[in-house]
Amino acid sequence: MSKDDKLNHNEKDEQLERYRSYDEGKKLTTNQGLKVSEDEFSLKAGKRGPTLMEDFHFREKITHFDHERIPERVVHARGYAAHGEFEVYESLKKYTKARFLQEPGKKTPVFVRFSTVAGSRGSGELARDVRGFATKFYTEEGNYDLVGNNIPVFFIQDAIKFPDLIHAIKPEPHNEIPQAATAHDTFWDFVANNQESAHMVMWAMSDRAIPRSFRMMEGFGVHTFRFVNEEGKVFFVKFHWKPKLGVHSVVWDEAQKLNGKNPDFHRQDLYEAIENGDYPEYELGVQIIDEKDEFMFDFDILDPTKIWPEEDIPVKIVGKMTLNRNVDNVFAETEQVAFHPGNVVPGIDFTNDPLLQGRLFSYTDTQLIRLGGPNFHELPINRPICPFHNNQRDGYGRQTINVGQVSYHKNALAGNTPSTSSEEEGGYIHYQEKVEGRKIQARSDSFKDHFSQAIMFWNSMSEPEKEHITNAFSFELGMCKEKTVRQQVVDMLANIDLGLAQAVARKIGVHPPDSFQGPTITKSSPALSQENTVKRPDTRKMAVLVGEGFDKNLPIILEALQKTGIRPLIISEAQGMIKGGEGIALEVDHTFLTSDSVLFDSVYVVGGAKTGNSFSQSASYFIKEAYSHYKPVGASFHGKEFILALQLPSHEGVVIGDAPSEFIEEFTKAVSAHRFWKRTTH
Ligand code: HDE
Repeated sequence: MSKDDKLNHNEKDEQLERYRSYDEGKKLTTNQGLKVSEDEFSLKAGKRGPTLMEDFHFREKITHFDHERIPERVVHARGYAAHGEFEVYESLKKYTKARFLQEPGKKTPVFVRFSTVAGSRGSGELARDVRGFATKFYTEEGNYDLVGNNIPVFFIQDAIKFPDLIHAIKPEPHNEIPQAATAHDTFWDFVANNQESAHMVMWAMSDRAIPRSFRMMEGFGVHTFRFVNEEGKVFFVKFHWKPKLGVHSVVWDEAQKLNGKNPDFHRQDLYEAIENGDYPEYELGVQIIDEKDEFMFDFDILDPTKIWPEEDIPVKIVGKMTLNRNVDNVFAETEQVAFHPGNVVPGIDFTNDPLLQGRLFSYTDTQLIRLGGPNFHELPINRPICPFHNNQRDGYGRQTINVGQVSYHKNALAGNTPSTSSEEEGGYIHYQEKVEGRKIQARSDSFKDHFSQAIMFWNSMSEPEKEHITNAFSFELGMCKEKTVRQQVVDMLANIDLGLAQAVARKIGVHPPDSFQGPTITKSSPALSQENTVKRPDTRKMAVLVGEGFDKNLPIILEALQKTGIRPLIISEAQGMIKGGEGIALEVDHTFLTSDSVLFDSVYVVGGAKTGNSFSQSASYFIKEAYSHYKPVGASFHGKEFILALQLPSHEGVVIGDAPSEFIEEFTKAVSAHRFWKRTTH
């Protein structure tokens, strides 16, 4: 591949190009540039004799290999990333002086890493977990990192509790079980004894924690930040990413199976979408509260366990991010990227949210051990696109050659340079907030309501979503060995919804609470329900089950489905070409062995005139599983017989027909609907 094959030629890409190495077609050399004549046999004393230390090429090759691994991230170890760009729709001049947000049409290169939180680097991607959504904007004023999650609140209110939370979530230390899962005693013991997590666990037990795709998740900055405009006026702001494809999830049974069938499901989905030109898009939204309105709400706007309901404080859409290029090398880019919520630009500032304050310390600290020293900002993926100059020197792996005698401030020998900048020159000035108080280790009273918004979340869910949450609690608590842990959590749920607490209690064999313990909250926020999300057919994967002797009209239907943006793949018994009526043939993408219904959003059974028993068996299994996961099922031609033979309990989301235009319209609608929750599955 050459530079001209690259898709986005922006400033960051130009910079990365200086570091790329195109090895194909080149001579093999040592790291010293010496041409190597032999790379299969080490230097020995005689063909059957001992290897000689003198073999510098052998030593270099093995030593480098021995040191290939670096520590994985302590949280968010499993992740996947892509390059892209952010484009402003509407100037935010009124609220912030951040230069990358000033002019409509202005583009800024970005790098985004998605991740799970709990699992280690090789863990399955369909864990029930929060997803990280970290964006690095390479702006002309330096890197701005929006290090968020796909859930808008967090488990704890003070960063000092983060090690406790993570110790409780990670595999238990005495047996290192379970991997990438919260379904164990220590996590739920933590929750029951740290009830500020109530709102967050409602989200974590909801469908949000098992997303269909990184392309179909929202992102949230979580904390309240500050915007500062040119006149020095200050606003509180929360950041949102809204996916153009809407917010969609899989079902829990499917998630568990996916972890076995394809533990790389999410990264592969992102990688392939970008390679196919189906670039994921997310709109940037901001919620803004005037500084003077800080205390107008019935929750503390600095509390990271609270959202700002969108119906009360609208999300203003101000720009769009498009991910349009995969990385060249996962280690060099995705693994070595170092995010930090403290990487800000003039016009964006922090608040006193105690979770955010602690994060400002943690991220540099963690990179020092993970990336091996203080020069990680010099790694190509982390370099800002604007020049950087200061008096920091030396350290492991230093690449910059700072020329000159002076490395201190203030000085006269270099005319007191590098020099500081005034505000007008773009110097970062911390917001001069007036702060008064006694030194104290305590929680503000305004942070003490843990249940009102957990109830609002529950009130906002549709019936199927409520059922999924109830089942998720029942699964997770059902995996806890200690009955006391289960009981404590159920008792806590009685502060949120009595019906929920009782239903879970009954499933996990503990005493159902008999009265509601929480505050009376009737409020709901429709924006929180996935029922109300965008529903579109494009980029949805469809398994087309095709047998020998399939109908000659199939290609017409496939072409029409493809035009809607649906991605049909041909599944049959064997790879190669499959023959249909009147001499037509189709290339098979996957066999029943190499694919599975959980890898698709919908199934379309077409069959063929010459299929036998083994096709019927495989197809029936495929259809039944897709059906039980509430997915759209379509059937035409010989495929209709399969559906009838299965005697499915309901025909919700089952589209049968072979009149092209009618069938395509109905089936596309069904694919857009994504899932049919009203369907009875047994
Ligand atoms: Fe993180 N978090 N975090 N976190 N976090 C890390 O930094 C930490 C929190 C988030 O793709 C670590 O480089 C503390 C909230 C993302 O590289 C570490 C606290 C949110 C990523 C760290 C939090 C996040 C991290 C581990 C409590 C959403 C992955 C490796 C105060 C707003 C970024 C690393 C990537 C990673 C600390 C809470 C998001 C240890 C102390 C809240 C997306 O520094």
